[in-house]
Amino acid sequence: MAAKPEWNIEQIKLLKTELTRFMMSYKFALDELNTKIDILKQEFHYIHDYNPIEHVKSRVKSPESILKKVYKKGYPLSLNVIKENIKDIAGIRITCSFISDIYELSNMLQNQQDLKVIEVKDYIKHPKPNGYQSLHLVLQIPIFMSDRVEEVCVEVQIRTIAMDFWASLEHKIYYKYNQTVPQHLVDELKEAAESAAKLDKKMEGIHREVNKLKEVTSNESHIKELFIDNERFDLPYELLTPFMKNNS
Ligand code: 0O2
Repeated sequence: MAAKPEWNIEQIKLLKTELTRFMMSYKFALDELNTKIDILKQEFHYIHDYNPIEHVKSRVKSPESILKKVYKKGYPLSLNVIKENIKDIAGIRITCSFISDIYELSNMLQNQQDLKVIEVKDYIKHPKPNGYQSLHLVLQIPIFMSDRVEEVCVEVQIRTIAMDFWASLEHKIYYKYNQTVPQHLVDELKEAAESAAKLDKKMEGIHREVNKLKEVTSNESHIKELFIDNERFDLPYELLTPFMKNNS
């Protein structure tokens, strides 16, 4: 039988604290970024009466998945090496209605002063050979801890509903066949990705046309009377919309 390692209780305590802090920093980074995304979503809703974000999902990679990736990439087992090299421990997936929303949201995030853009991968302009489409950003965010500031990376994947539908089915098929997918399914998936991209373009066109129509109708004066101390003010309806939403 192999000799048991001599474990010092202080070392174990230290390792436990380090590991907890390590994983916590990713959770905090997600909390911060989720708040930023929620603010953008609400601001858009109130100012433009439009919501570019359909759905937001976030997760911290499980320790098991982190270990698998470390093993696959051949990295040594060190928290510093993991932090430096694995940029998707914290991940956020945002689904938008239209491709233009993806780029608008991406610009808004990239322009936030406390966020540093580490990497941008545009699989919409350059889809993967299997048809995968999404915009990937790796953003670094400062996390203010009790005794230090940690710079933490978060991978943000932004895609349309159609791209998300495709990616989740492809992911399921990939795992079902244990990564050796029959060729006819690979071909059909590629075709489906092309159809999804066509649908996205079509929906974007319709959306643009409806927006133009909206502009025309909103220019046809919508005036709301506002009385303050018996004095009448004629205000554009849009000016009152954010407050009306709150009070309705
Ligand atoms: P999970 O479980 O989603 O987290 P790297 O991350 O550096 O090892 P790569 O390929 O350079 O590898 O990163 P990339 O291209 O930014 O892709 C990382 C993530 O994008 C993947 O995470 C998937 O979530 C998603 N993705 C990339 N390509 C595909 C694809 O072909 N199909 C699907 N369904 N998703 C894809 P993980 O770590 O694979 O898994």
